[in-house]
Amino acid sequence: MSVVSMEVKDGLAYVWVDNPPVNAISHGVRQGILEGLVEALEDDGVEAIILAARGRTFMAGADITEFDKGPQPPHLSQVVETLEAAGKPVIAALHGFTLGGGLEIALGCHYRIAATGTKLGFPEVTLGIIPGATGTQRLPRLVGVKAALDLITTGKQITADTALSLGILDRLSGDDLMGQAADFARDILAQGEGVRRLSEIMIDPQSIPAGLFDDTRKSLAKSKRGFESPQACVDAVEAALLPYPQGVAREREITLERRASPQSAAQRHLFFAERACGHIPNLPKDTAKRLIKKVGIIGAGTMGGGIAMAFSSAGIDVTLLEIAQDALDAGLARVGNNYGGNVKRGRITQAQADECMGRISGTTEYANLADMDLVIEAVFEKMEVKKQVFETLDDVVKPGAILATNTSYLDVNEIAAATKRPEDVVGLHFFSPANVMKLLEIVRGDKTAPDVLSTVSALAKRIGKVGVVAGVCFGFIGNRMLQGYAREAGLMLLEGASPGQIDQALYDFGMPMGPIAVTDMAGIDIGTMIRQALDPSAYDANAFAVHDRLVEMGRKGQKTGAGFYRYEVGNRTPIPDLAVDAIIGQEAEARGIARRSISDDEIVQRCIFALVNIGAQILEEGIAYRSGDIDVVYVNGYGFPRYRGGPMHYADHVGLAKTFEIICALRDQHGGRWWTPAPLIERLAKQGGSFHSF
Ligand code: 3H9
Repeated sequence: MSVVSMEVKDGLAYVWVDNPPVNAISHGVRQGILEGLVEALEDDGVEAIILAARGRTFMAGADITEFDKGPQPPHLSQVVETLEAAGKPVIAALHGFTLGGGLEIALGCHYRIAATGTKLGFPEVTLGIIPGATGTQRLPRLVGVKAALDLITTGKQITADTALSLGILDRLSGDDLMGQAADFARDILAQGEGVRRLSEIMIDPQSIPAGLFDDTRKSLAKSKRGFESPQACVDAVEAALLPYPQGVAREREITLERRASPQSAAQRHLFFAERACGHIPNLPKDTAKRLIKKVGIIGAGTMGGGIAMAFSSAGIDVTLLEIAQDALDAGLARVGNNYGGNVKRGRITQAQADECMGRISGTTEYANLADMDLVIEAVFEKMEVKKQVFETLDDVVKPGAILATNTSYLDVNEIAAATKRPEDVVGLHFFSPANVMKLLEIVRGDKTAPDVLSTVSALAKRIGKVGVVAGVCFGFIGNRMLQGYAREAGLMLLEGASPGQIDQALYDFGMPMGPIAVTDMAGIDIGTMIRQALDPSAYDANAFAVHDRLVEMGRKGQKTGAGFYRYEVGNRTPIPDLAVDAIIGQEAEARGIARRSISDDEIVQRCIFALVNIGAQILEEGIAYRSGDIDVVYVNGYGFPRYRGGPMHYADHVGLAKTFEIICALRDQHGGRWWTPAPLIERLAKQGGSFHSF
């Protein structure tokens, strides 16, 4: 079946794109549009041409699956130029999403009409590239440099109303997009307006606020630290001040460079990985789903409140349970304040905040959770407490409801066994703040029913999260790997690195915060409590010696004003503390560890390859289905730099042969207890393979 067709009706040619699911502009689409256009132009009976798309959306951009193959003519820019060069008026009729190359095609057309509800934008920057099929040259000519920079460097989507006010759209249509597109075409013909070409506009340099490009570069260097494509977008938009052919040539140069960059490979990898994790192996797409209309949440602390917000913001009714009325009141007040904060920052309107709060009710009685479709427990992280909650839920909640635990490392099978319906039990591990963080680890117990998995996986998408399925083990995917990362940071403290050096090295690698500062923020005592429940053989006591000393001294981190760093009242900026350096020195001496100078490269290598080695074990054990799932967890839950694609993609980028060599060298230096290379790495290294195939 051809992905583009052409029909002529009453003097108008309709070029239809039909390439489900999102009309990505594949080679066939590009070729088809050109052929349809030629046919329409050659037909003397055709006075104007309408370009439209079938299905749920206009065109969502270039076909990203083709990127690795290299550009294949006809190029997208050629299609855009040909549309613009047409001698008969071409009108783009937009609906659904008009993104990236889809918007570039629309800008090549002479006129644009869109159905209400259409979303438009240039998301290329999120893929490490630029709108390189003349988008960076046409948009500033149409809406001005400032507005274009804003759209292109952020990748944000705008509504049809905003697009109309910016001048991107000429008209909005009601329900009958195609009927109104035809009326629009006839108006254009009747008024003899003919063709309009954005490429013919020259931008007046006087219209650009002084210092706009440099200020934008500086601000992006902070807000998008480490990302190359936002800067490249500014360079390309700046080139729109040149005469059109030169601007386009510069855009092409930048496009080819970005497309071949490791950052773009990393960001494209994540685009597909984030979608792949919704496909659960051995779970047919048509697996039944349970209806989720009412959600109960146990525990109205920061986590429970954040989870409540995630559901209520998605239009789902929530009942929040706390045993004590004052704790419940405090929890509800916190949620109210958070919504209030969102209103103040202009993220939502007061009416939306009121609507969301209206969907959340509180209770102190378990009996009021009886008719919930899903109950999520977010209570204290102790097995006995969790089991008690699940026993109660088993007695109270209606049959068929899903019972979920928000545990971050406990055994979900053991929790499930506290009920008479383990098939209804699943782990839903949210990340704090749960109303903001995108990641949801979905922990499948041995007995979790397929329809429970399929329901919560779809639910994750409904509440705006990326749901990644993990198997049961201590810490699942994310926290199990984190143990290696934290261990190496702790060991390097004793071996000679300072907290500040470790944090700076990993910050420079791209992490939002170094591991020591994160520990101070989370509370050092949390880790101490978790280790107390573990067999000592499961962790390296040396790595946490300083942590335990600090906790004994009451230095539990930010919350006590001191931890690895000092903090001034009301300020979270970490201040290095000589007292901590002294403790580190004492602990190293007591353990016979000689202190030496440690390079920043060693810090990054040990912390990151510890993640990779455990990631490979997790993959081989089947705890994670795909290496991409691990990357999605680390980027969305732990702040691993998106432009590096996640730890497993990073290892692929370094090369698995090199990765194996590095881990072997670390084993030779530090022993095989933690540094025995995962068999999967060894195997792939020897076969010349990569994690990408997993
Ligand atoms: C570009 O245009 C470059 C140009 O400037 C030229 C430079 C020279 N290609 O997200 P969903 C697949 S770059 C290929 O779950 P939704 C997706 O993988 C492009 N495939 O649906 C998934 O497959 P599967 C700029 C694509 O309803 C299926 O479609 N454009 C593409 O939640 C459904 O996707 C973008 O970055 C694509 N472009 O969201 C927009 N897009 O079912 C990318 C989607 O096998 N797309 N697929 O997992 C999106 O943001 C969302 O897909 C959209 C729909 C909002 C449209």
